[in-house]
Amino acid sequence: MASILVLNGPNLNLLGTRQPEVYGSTTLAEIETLCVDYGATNGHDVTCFQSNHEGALVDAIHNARGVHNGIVLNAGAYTHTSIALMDAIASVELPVIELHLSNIHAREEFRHKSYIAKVSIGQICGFGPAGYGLALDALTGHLKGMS
Ligand code: CA2
Repeated sequence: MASILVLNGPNLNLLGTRQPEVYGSTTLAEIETLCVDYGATNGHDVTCFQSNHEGALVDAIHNARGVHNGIVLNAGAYTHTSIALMDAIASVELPVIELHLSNIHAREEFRHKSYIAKVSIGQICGFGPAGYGLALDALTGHLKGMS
C-alpha cells in the first residue's frame, strides 16, 4: 500500500464555481473525492491538500517526506514561476507527477515553461479531472516498479 499526497495550488479551490468554459464544472471537492476513492479501490492511502500560498505548498512538500511515498502536484500558476517549489521537490527526493487540467502547451506561451517538470518523473495535462486518475495510476505504477 502506498501513501500518496495530492497537492493543489492557487485558485484551484475555485474549480467548478467560475470560468467553467476554461476549467470545467467539476469542483475541487469532487476531484478530491475521485482521488480518495481511487485510493480505496486500489489499496492506497490518498491525502489531499490545497493552498493558495506558495510557502504552505513548500511546507506540505517538506512534510511529505517520511509520511507519503509520492506526490501528485497541480501547482497552478506557480508551475510557471516557482523556483521555491522546484527546490522543495528536489530536497525531499519523492517521486512527483506534475498534473494540469488544461493542456498548458496549447495555451499562452508563458504557460509552456514549467519549473515543476524539471524535478518530476512525468507530466500529465489536458485531460481535465480524469488526469488525476491517470496521475495516480502513473505514480502507483512507478512506486510498484521501485519495490
Ligand atoms: O490547467 C491547470 O490545471 C493549471 O494548473 C491551472 C492554473 C493555470 O495557471 C495553469 O497554467 C494550468 C490556474 C488554476 C485556476 O483555477 C481556476 C478555477 C476556476 C476559476 C478560476 C481559476
